[in-house]
Amino acid sequence: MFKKSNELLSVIAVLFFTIASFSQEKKDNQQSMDKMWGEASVSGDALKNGKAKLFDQSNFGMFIHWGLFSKLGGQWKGKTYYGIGEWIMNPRVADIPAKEYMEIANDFNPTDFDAKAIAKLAKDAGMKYIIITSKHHEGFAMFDSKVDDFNIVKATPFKRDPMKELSKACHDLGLGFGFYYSHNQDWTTPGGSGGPTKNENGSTATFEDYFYKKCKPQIKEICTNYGDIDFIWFDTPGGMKKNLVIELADLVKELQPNAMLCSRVGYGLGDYISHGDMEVPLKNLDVLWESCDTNNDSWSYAWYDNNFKGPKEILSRLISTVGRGGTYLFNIGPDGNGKVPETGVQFLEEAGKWIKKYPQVIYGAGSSPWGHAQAWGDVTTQGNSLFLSVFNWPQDGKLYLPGLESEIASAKIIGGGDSKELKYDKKNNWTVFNVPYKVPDAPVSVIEIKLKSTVKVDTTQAIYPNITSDLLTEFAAVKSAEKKSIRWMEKFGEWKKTTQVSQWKKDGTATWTVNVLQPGKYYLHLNYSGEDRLVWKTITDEGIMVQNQQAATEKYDSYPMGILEFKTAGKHTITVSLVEGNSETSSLKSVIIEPIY
Ligand code: FHN
Repeated sequence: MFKKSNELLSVIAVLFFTIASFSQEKKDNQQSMDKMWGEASVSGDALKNGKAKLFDQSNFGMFIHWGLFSKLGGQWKGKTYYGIGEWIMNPRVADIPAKEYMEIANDFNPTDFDAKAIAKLAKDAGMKYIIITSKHHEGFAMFDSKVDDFNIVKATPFKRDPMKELSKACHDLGLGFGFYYSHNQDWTTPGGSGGPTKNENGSTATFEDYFYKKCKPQIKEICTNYGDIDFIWFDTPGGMKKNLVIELADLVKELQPNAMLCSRVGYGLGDYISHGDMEVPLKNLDVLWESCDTNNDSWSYAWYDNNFKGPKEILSRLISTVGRGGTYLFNIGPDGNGKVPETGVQFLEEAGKWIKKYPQVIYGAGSSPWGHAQAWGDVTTQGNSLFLSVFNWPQDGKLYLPGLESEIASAKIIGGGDSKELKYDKKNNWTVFNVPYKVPDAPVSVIEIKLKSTVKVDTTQAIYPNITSDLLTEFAAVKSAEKKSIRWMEKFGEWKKTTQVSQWKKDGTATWTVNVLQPGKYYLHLNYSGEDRLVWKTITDEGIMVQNQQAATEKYDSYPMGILEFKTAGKHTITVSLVEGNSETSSLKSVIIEPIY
């Protein structure tokens, strides 16, 4: 009953990148990126006919970005271009002319590529399928294509078809397999979006030229020559005409009726929603959806990028995605020799060992009945069991769970070791578990709560007595100010997102309803961005007020405001308003309530 809704069919809105994704925006840190994303509805009867089973149940897959750009690794003619490596030829990055870029193929010889090792890595990491770039925006086919010579078999000394090898390795290991294909953007093929505008003979190239000579025939190839395909992951549909997108979707459906189409095909023709890049949503989504994320900052290999997510971060992002009701697609970027960077491999393997111990927390697991994360971790479910995955184990022997209204049949730490029944007290609608001081397991400990009946939960945001509570504006009721989600790039193509409140009118407020267990004094911090110095006022329903001035910069940061007191336990409100400062640019991200020791 906590499972992802089977009613996805009619619903939904999705965000997908439009064509010029990156070229439409003016500055890397431009805050209003909404224009880059469009809406689409998912039409598919995927769940009904069963083809969504792998996606829905496994909750964890491997994404691979690999192409000619991997050979460059973020460097062109001795200069390093920081940001997502697969965009290196784009005018916004190194601006490499198509002809020159295509010559890279002459020296592309990734002899370290080992399909079996990659498939094994995915399996050891607990992933259930692999989706790999068969052709990214650069236009280079990483498979044997008879319709276009700019491919790994014809144009390189390597001459092998790594997609054949990988599809076989996946099938041999019982993993699902799918292809990424950039259907709209093709930067080296005349007529492709972002590609040359003239054919070799000087005549004007149309998108239809590219579409019928290359794109559609190549989709036919990848849907015909690699056995059963579980996913076709189109990307950045942009301004493609609807009839062409329909042609592609129909072709996939005809040739690979069990393949799931991601929403980035365009025009609502996907079977599931692909969420924004590198993003774990804050609230549950009751549809079939996926978050794609990468193991460092770039999708493809970049020589300098060793900012790999450690096992704990991988697991917490995976568990939170499942907790929100989604599936986690996690990317690796093999280098120009075909080798997967060692640190990324090691971290994935460690995460996989944990998943092997706690498969019930991930596979077939449903979303958190709270609808959002907990301060100490997150919750996934199976039947009447709740799995509390604790990323930050409490230091004081108490784990506080707010709002659980159903009766508990049993509560135990699972995963081996001491699995004694946990004692707990009920205070208001909080459950307070007595837990060992010693962290039971690393990097994440799990408590299983079996309920006597189906779950009932009060989802109010909580003020935890022993751990910092971060009240995000996503959960605030806002009056006379504007609440909206913004995206920006840290490095080029490295997306960050937050919900924030800005454009404050005189009486503008952001209000949170909170559930307080422990009355008393707490440190209050506000997380915001802005200019110069700002004065904020925070007031509770009990009339306790904190007003203070602190500095502001264009980057979000948290600033201490003072001490906020709750006189009584129970439900309260916390209301924040801007007293002095630029009412347009002052941007509030969250209220942080920290216990005082
Ligand atoms: O432009 C691409 C990008 O290079 C990368 O492939 C990501 C993965 O989701 N998709 C596009 C941007 O959303």
